[in-house]
Amino acid sequence: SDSHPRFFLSSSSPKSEFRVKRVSIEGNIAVGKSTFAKLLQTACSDWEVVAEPVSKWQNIKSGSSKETHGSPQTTVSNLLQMMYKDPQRWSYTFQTFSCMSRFRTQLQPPPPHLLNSEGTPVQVYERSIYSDRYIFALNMFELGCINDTEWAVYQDWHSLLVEQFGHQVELEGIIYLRASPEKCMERLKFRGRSEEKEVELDYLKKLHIQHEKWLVEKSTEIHFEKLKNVPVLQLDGSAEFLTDPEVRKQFISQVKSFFNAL
Ligand code: TTP
Repeated sequence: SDSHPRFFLSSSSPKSEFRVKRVSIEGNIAVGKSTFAKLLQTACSDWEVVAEPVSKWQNIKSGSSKETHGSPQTTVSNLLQMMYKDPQRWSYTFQTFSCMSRFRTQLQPPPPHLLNSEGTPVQVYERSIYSDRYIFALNMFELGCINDTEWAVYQDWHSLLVEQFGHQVELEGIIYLRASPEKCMERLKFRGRSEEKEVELDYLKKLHIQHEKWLVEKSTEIHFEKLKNVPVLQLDGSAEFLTDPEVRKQFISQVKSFFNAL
């Protein structure tokens, strides 16, 4: 019955839940992942977008035991800002929290309309627990902002979580929205997220290289067998897919065939 926990379901009697495919959109900061995700959301009712929880990283509430005038104090901290202001101090904490909040979001079961869909139901994620590790955390480690001990601890809990929850967060496909670091810088400035004011082109270049190594050259050392063989659809992120209806149409048809082939 439906009340059975998932781990009792054998793969020989798949529930409709297992029919829903999971695909993540990857790409550099400000390339336009969320804009692209929204576009997909409107293009087909069989596709559901799971947004990235950035706002949670900007608003972390912590209660304090200190009391002022008899009422407990609540502090709100912006971990994204803290990380950019002092990466040595805060990168590990940031990467821990951002990955945890993503696990929580992506472990939510798909909505009923997807489960009952006749077509190719797809859950589209903005980034994944894999880019958290193989793009950002790895980059911070290579920059020396995450030290050897922190990196060992990070990798240890990340692997444990993937092994425990792997079947619920595994990806069937990846869309790589690829653009030059210069293009991303232009969009980052245009968007003007205040925490990102000090982000330099050099940082975007480093992240670009991490994406290339993982998704194009396939030279990143990946610790999960299934992830190594996940198909990647590369799209030209420098194309004006927001404003140009021709580009939009072409992107959607490419995505459609990609999803159908998964
Ligand atoms: P992105 O995940 O790149 O989101 P975005 O809103 O920039 O994407 P787009 O414009 O393409 O829709 O990053 C959000 C911010 O969080 C950005 O400043 C980079 C930072 N970040 C990290 O520092 N480490 C991480 O692991 C992740 C996922 C984000």
